[in-house]
Amino acid sequence: MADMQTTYIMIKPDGVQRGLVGEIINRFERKGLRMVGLRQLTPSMELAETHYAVHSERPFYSGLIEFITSGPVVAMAWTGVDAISVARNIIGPTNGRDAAPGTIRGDWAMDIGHNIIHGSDGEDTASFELGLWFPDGLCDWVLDAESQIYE
Ligand code: IDP
Ligand code: MG
Repeated sequence: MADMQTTYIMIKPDGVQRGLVGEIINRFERKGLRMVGLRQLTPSMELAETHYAVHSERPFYSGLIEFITSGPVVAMAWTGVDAISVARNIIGPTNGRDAAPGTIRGDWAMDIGHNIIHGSDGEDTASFELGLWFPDGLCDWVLDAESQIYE
């Protein structure tokens, strides 16, 4: 399919601690996205710093690195047509207090620093992040339901 993209999605330590892993996975699955990667790990400092390198000059950076390395995250890869923007819409804006109900952050987040989940913001970022968190590659499979999901 022409506009197929794969995006990097990560449930942050607050989302894992609050027991939201299953409900979050369900939101992407029921939308019609195809899971092609899943792993749970506590990120090393090096991994976290590489992932968030773009924010290294921001005042919140050290707190962000401390938070993201504080416990396990759930790293995921999801594929679909325009998956990057579709996933960002499911997630909602960065500050949970501004996020609409029905989005992940709108339903569960109250703070910009503890906002449950990460999603890639563009194609270059997605391929960088997928390579970083899934160095062994992704799972290539056929979701039969895509014949019903897409026209
Ligand atoms: P995004 O996750 O919606 O793409 P970004 O602007 O890329 O948001 O910021 C990356 C992450 O850095 C956010 O998800 C949030 O965890 C954290 N962050 C961003 N801005 C702030 C802030 O002003 N204070 C604390 N943490 C922040
Ligand atoms: Mg971002």
